[in-house]
Amino acid sequence: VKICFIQKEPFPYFGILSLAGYLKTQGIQSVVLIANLEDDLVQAVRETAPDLIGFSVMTPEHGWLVETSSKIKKSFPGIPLIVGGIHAILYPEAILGIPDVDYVCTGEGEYLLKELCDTLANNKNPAGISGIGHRSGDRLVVGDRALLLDSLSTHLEDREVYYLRYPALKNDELKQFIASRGCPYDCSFCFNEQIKEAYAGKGTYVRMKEPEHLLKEIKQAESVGIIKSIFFADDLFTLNKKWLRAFLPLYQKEIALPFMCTTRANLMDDEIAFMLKAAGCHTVSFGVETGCERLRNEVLNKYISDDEIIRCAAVLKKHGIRIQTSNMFCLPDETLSDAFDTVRLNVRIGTDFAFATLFMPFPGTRLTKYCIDHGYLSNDFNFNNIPRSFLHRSILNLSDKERIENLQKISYFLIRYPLLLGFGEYVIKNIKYRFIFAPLIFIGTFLRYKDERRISFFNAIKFLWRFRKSW
Ligand code: B12
Ligand code: SF4
Repeated sequence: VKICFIQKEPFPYFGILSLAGYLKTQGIQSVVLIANLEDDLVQAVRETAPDLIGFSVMTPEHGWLVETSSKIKKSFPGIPLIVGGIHAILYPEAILGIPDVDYVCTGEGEYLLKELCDTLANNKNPAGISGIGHRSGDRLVVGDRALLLDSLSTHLEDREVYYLRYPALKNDELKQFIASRGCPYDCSFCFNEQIKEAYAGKGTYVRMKEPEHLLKEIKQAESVGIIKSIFFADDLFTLNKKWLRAFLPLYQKEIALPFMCTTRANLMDDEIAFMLKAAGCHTVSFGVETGCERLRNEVLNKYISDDEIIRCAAVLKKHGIRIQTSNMFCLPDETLSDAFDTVRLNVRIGTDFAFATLFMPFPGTRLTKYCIDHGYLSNDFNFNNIPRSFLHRSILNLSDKERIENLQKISYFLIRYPLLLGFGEYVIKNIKYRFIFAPLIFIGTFLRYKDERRISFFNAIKFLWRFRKSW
């Protein structure tokens, strides 16, 4: 059996890396097609001649899935089509409701895909596989979810599955890795709470790879492509101090590549910062989200005070680690003055690289319900209304929306060069024209990306150019 994965965005997805790695150990061949890098996706599928087509999807890609699955099914009506990924886990019924989708994977896909491939190879009916939803006549049958994987260290990721079709990805100086799955917190803007609910009773949700296993994955990736620096893109890389004590010294000894990682302001202390720095960490990323403490805690349920943010930043600075923060603008209840507080808090903590996005509501999260209840979103808000990007326009009904959007566009510069703050305040209050500010988000994103990840100008240009269809 040969499976052809289809994804939208031009970078390796951890889900597919893991699935292809596991399936390889079971003698099942995978190929990956990245829709945004193909001129003719249908022709590309034809060339790969698969027995099964599998889409990996995030919620903002719902519209793309509907459109693309229809195109693919029309051309290959006889090939079964399954959809997996976080969007499938969260909304299996909505996905099975798409007429061109045959199956939906409602959990982690390693064992389920293997079972589905075996079943199809033996011409049996996949209806009995628990964890794979299907259609029975007019009925959508989602059924029970499968158990979560016990261990994340049973198989290695397969990066070559990407490089075979897209050799340029091999030359990206920065490569992403993931050490864990899951997060124990419940911030209201995030899907984590829904994911935990979906997996209730199905095993341990927060899991780490064995330190030696992660090292093996990095070494294997080094053997098949260039790596000059690493980003550990976990929800929270510093969640488990005991694990860090085991992993970081080994990493320092055996890999020693500069890296960037994630944390949460309450998960940073002197010991962690010291270990990170010693192992080669140059930048740590964490969520400030908003400079308004009330919004952050009462509305976003982040439960992180300004003081904790200030302390986290000070610890990182003390150890010579640069700070990248994630910030959201156009939040419900946010005023222009709150939005300026976000900029000021970042200036105060000495943020080196501010990632400034517009809050993107997703159906089903607590914050989206709050937005609907308070009139910021209409009652019929659904997948089809989600904006394509979290950089350009907000869809909330906010009184000072245009000015806050404009501030988001230039906040990278105001935070990086605080001397501009007074001028920025004047400009935002007095000039409303969107077209003046809109291009600045591209420049800011480019500069941030290149500097925070320590990659060359040329590599950053190549990387962003690859994303041109996504913007
Ligand atoms: C790492 C990460 C990223 C990385 C992705 C890097 C990468 N190489 O994949 C980066 C930083 C780029 C990223 C970006 C974004 N992310 Co992100 N990200 C994550 C994170 C922390 C881990 C995802 C992951 O890889 N997990 C590990 C893999 C193994 O799990 P998995 O993807 O679920 O795959 C398994 C199953 O889903 C299934 N499966 C997957 N694909 C398929 C396909 C088939 C055919 C089958 C059968 C099964 C199957 O099997 C897999 C293996 O078990 C999650 C948090 C989370 N809890 O998932 C958020 C998360 C996925 N991201 C999220 C979001 C919103 C985004 C963004 C849209 C922007 C934003 N607002 O932050 C962007 C845009 C991405 C894009 N499309 O351009 C949301 C998604 C919500 C949703 N409903 O879609 C999450 C859930 C965060 C959250 N808690 O809200 N992200
Ligand atoms: S800490 Fe991060 S990943 Fe965890 S629930 Fe909050 S926003 Fe989501």
